[in-house]
Amino acid sequence: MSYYTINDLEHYFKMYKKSVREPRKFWDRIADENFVWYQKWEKVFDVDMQEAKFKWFVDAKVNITKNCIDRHLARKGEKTAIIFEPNNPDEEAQHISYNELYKRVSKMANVLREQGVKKGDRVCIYLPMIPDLAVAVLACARIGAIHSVVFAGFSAGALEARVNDCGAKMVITSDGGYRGDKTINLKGIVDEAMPKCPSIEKVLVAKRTNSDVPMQEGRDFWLQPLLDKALDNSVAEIMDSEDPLFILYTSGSTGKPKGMLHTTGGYMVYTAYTFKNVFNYQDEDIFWCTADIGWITGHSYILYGPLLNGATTVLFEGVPSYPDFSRFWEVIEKHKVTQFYTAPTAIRSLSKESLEYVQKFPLRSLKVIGSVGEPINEEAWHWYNDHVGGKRCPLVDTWWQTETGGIMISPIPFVTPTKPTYASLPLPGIQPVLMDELRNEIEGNQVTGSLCIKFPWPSIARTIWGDHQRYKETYFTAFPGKYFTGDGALRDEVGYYRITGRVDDVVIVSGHNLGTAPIEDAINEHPAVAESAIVGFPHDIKGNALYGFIILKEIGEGRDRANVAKEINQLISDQIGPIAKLDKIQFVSGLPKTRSGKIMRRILRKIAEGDFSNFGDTSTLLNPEIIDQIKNERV
Ligand code: 6R9
Repeated sequence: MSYYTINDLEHYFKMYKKSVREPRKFWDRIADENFVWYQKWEKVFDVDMQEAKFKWFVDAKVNITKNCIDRHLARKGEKTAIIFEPNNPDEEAQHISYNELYKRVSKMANVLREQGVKKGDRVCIYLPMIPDLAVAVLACARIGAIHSVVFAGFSAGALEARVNDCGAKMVITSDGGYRGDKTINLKGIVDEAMPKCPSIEKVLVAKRTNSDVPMQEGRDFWLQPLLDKALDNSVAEIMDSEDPLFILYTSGSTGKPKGMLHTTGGYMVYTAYTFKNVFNYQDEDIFWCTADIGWITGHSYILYGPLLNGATTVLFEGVPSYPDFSRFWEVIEKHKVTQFYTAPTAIRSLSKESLEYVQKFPLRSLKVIGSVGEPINEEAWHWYNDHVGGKRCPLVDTWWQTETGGIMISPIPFVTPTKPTYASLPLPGIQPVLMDELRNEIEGNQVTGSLCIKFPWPSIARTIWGDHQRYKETYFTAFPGKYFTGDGALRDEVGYYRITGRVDDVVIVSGHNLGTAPIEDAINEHPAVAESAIVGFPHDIKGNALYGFIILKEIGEGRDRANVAKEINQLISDQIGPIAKLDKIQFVSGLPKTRSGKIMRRILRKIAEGDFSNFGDTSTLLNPEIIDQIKNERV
């Protein structure tokens, strides 16, 4: 019986049980049979949920790029590892074979070494979605440098904060980047940040837009001439299983971003295993994840997961709306994509456009479609399932986090029956529990609670860079002995999980715990509503009351906003109860959103409270200008 590949539901249950009863044996087999190690482990794991200390594959020696690249060369050297699809559809796509990837990563690794980067040094990568980004990430891993990718849409301030937090020695960037019809002056942003980044010694600059950028003598170097001179083979650094692989920043509920640290062996084993099963990956498949490599989804499922399995992965530079709303579907058709993995926010925005954009393309190559990043609402689920998956591709709603490293709860396609809006069952090795306010585990079915994980898994983040105390407090103190996800969930009659949203989005009104998500769902059913966000604000009598920020579509002739507001409250009253009616309704033209599509509620909470003093870190927002607008029109 295979441990690595799950074939049917019975096999899943068997593996799941084994992973809970004998986790050492389970992970030992998977790690032993599917990877190349310089030296095997003394112990499968050594963990302490109280102190938040985790070691996996203790004392093993490994290099993840040996597993991503070198070991495929003998049999799959000429196979395409990466398909680069440029922003502009008229620019030719590039097919980078495993042989070529080996050479490019080796050259980059040699350049980094020559420029003084050593094992354990931090390298900040601030690049658009071009092959150099993938190559730079892998080159760091090859030489044991810790990569910290900063999404290339972040501002100079955000870049500076991230560089300084981890004390990076080098930045790798480009002259510029393309996104839709925009050109982004990345080097200019780096130049703005650098004077306040004392740890940076060198800036390597790749060419993408060929724009004229100033180069600072002694600090800035064009990458290409260095690569041209470098040897195209390289020796991989021998890493301990627990040596850091990367830092990736994620926003916390308080201002300062958290540098989540992932290490080598456990992350490798878990991302490979989950990629294989959650996407039913088969040898000739073409996998496309539309995330940016600047997010964990891109790290684990554009790069590491696919390459560890010797897959072909698509690297897409563009956006779903350029040159028009059929770009995603056109790219699927063009490269005969078999697995497509995107976010609900993209699905929702595309589903608002004419159906013709998607119906023009048969999309017969698709086998599996996936969703990640936030709860997928019923309407979006069906649109995606019907019009993209053609009702024949299983839709995997994958729940996980930057902190978890890999997918935690998800259907396994052709194994787990899907159910709209449900992430369904935990993957083997993952033990979710629901907790009540009194910190008791809630047993049984048809229940909701705070989602925790009660046993460690190989790719759990090891710490927050430089602040283990904050790591412990954020994730391991609310429910002692358990990892607290920050999300709420429901477990249905058969044990399927549905993630209901962040638990910090619960407002207590007159002693009733009201989740904001179901209220928003009710509001969104109003035909004039495009989107809404609810937060609580202090109220003399109720303790808290509800404030709704609502975006309207066209509201139609002869109707006014006051009427719409009344109808909205009626809808809430009918669907949830009068207790959930909104005290204040503000119609807005946009909501503050992070680039991964998450509404930044803490800002709305502050506005609702009338506290404009300090909005904390807003550098991850896509549309920071909306804050002033909402603030000025507060009701
Ligand atoms: C991978 C990623 C993590 C938070 C997580 C949750 C939300 C992610 C979800 C989902 C419902 C899903 N989330 N996937 N909620 N269903 N399938 O997105 O990582 O950026 O760290 O966000 O995203 O709230 O806690 P990250």
